[in-house]
Amino acid sequence: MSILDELKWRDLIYDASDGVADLLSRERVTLYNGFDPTGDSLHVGHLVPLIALARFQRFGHTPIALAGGGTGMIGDPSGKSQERQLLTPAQVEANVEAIKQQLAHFLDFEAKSNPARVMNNADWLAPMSMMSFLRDIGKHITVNYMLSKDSVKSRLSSESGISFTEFSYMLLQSYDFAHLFQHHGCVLQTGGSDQWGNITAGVDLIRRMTGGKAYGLVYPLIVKADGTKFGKTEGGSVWLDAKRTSPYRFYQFWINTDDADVVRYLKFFTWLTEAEVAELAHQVATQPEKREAQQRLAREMTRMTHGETALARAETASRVLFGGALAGLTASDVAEIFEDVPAVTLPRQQIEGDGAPLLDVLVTAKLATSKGDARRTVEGGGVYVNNQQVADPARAISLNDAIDGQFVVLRKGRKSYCLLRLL
Ligand code: 629
Repeated sequence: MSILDELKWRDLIYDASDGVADLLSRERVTLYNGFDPTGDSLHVGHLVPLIALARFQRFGHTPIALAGGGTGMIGDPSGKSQERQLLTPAQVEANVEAIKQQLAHFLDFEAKSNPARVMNNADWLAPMSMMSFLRDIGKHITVNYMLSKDSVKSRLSSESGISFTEFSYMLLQSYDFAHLFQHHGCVLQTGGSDQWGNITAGVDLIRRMTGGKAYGLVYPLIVKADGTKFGKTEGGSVWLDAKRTSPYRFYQFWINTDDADVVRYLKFFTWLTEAEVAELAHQVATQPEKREAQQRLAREMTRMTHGETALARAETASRVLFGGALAGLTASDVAEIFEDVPAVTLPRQQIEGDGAPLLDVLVTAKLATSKGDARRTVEGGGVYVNNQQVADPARAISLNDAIDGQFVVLRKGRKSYCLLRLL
């Protein structure tokens, strides 16, 4: 099996240059995928091409992850209906440093014959003079050709138009490909399907500049079955940086995948084999309520992105929200798990010593409308302190119940939580 067969069964090939199949069955190649530093973190929308670089590497090819420290100064108009706001050079530089680390995380730099590389196109774009840009690159490409690209065409007919700056972007990306072709033997560029125009421009530039042959391959952009945008939650984008999207939120994002999408995602994002995916597809078809495919997806993605320890904590957090034991959690775990849950703040003194009567606390927490209501709920077995059922209406809430001395988790019924914060 070649990498192309692998990408095919995963439905990862949207388009490719003629001859790519031959090339990849014949040779081990060097390939690259570019990522512009528009933010200080990558997000789940970058994962398909990034993981695909790693897939190529496992098949013996040499991947280059390119951080666009040069192109990020300009802004790619592909797929954008509006001109982008320029970032400052300092922002671009900081973003490059941040995303380089993330890119590196997914690749193998120790591989004997085909170690991965991370590069920054500012290294060759920034020192280039305007004269040589216009003479050595611009001269090979007609404006007519550039105007025929979708990224430009769509903006020509729009009111806001396109600046000369963004119009020139495709030449920079094309030159990157030519540079990597000439200096690093890179013959293949990959990307999402929105990059097809820029990639084929590079293939054409390479032919005109050097007479050499290069290739492109693009992946489908992910569209959800319900038509909404992939990778967004109410909280915004789902980032790879744990400080922006905690491993727990990251895990929740994948767990919440629709049945209609989950099998496709297993193929796109995970390392599961075709047989393993088929088995999970069967589970989705016959026992969707068990959500085994979603659980597997969430596990694989969280482990791959944040590691085994973070995965274990995310899983514990999920179990806790479904009523599992809180033992072993720290106050910061609890704060995060119950972030979206109603909370009330209580002065610590109120529960010192013998503590405060549970029935009163339930009223304060708005889990009961009165002490009578609270008593009936406790007697009916519907009240839980730190997810442990309470039988005794005379029970008190004391510092013994406080997790790390900071929180007490109250629950009524299956799902009504209130977080007591001690001050
Ligand atoms: C210099 C820069 C190159 C080659 C590529 C690039 C970046 C490219 C781009 N890509 C998107 C990005 O960076 O803008 N011009 O946000 C993004 N990419 C991943 C996939 C993509 C694409 O990072 O290719 O299709 C999203 O899935 O939009 O020499």
